[in-house]
Amino acid sequence: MALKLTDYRTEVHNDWCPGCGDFGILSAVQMALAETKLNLSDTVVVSGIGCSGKTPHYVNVTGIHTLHGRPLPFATGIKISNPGLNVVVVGGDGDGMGIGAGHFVAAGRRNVDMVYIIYDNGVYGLTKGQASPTLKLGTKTKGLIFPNMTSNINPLILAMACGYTFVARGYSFNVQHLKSIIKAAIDHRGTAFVDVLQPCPTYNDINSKEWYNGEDRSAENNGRPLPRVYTLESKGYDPNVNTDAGRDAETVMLDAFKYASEWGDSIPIGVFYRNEEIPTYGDRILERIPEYSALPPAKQRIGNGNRKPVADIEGYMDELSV
Ligand SMILES: Cc1ncc(C[n+]2csc(CCOP(=O)(O)OP(=O)(O)O)c2C)c(N)n1
Ligand code: SF4
Ligand SMILES: [Mg+2]
Repeated sequence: MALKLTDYRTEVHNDWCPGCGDFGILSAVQMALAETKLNLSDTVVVSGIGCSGKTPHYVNVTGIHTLHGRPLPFATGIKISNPGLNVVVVGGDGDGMGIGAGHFVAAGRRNVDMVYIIYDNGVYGLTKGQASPTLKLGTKTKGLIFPNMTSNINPLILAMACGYTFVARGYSFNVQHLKSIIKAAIDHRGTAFVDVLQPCPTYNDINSKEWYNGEDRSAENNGRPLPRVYTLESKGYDPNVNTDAGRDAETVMLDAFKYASEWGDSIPIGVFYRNEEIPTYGDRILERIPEYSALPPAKQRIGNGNRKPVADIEGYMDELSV
């Protein structure tokens, strides 16, 4: 039976604040899963802790709400042990760029075939608005007593430097565009990273929906909003690495860095970098273990039916004894 968009929704009560950008991201994820026709039982959404971390409760697939900063290691284990699953990882900017930053770097180097979406609101929403690693130095949101004392990370540039093979940015109030980015991320072979600009009206009054939409600049535009967010597609930008056609990784990355550095009056969204010339972690395992695709760890027998492990653990222990 063909799945509908409503099949990807749950009845769980949603307690995000009214006007939160998280709603747009949730809709885009559900729409992308539905349009990609991902099977409910073969799809897993893994989250960290934060307002963003509640997402798996609202998507009707297998959901795992893990620890703060740890969704990537959980997801890596899930995908490697059961490569037939579709894995989508979600978490906050604090989760991924703060406490989970080491895992963010390691995931880029591995290139496991999965999607990672960061909800980028510049604050620690769940814990009442402290500055997150993406908030600009000197910014004073209404949730802070003093302006932010720490410089920010640019998640897109960090992702490219770490080896992510698909790097994109979306905006939570352009749901159709975000949906198309998430679909492209699902289709990508390798780790696809999507940073989503997500207004938090409760704690971040600086990077608000009105600010992204340029409503504060209407005086400069005959009374109409002058949006800060624009799409890379509208510039004819090509994010694809194609070494045979003379667009090697370094060439594309230099173009991507230029756009990814833009902020303030104009903020690009879209796919910045896509490289399918790098083997996935699964490809690398397969090279070493030929039976991996037919018999990945999740499909292997661990017991003999008599509650005894198949592996000869006592034999291993004997080998290790000194
Ligand atoms: C190990 C650990 N440290 C700290 C916390 C407290 N904590 C919970 S959520 C959070 C930050 C949430 O911010 P972010 O990841 O940006 O998610 P958001 O709420 O903004 O979506 C913190 C510090 C925790 N739960 N676990
Ligand atoms: S605190 Fe901010 S990020 Fe969290 S639900 Fe409310 S508006 Fe959204
Ligand atoms: Mg946050």
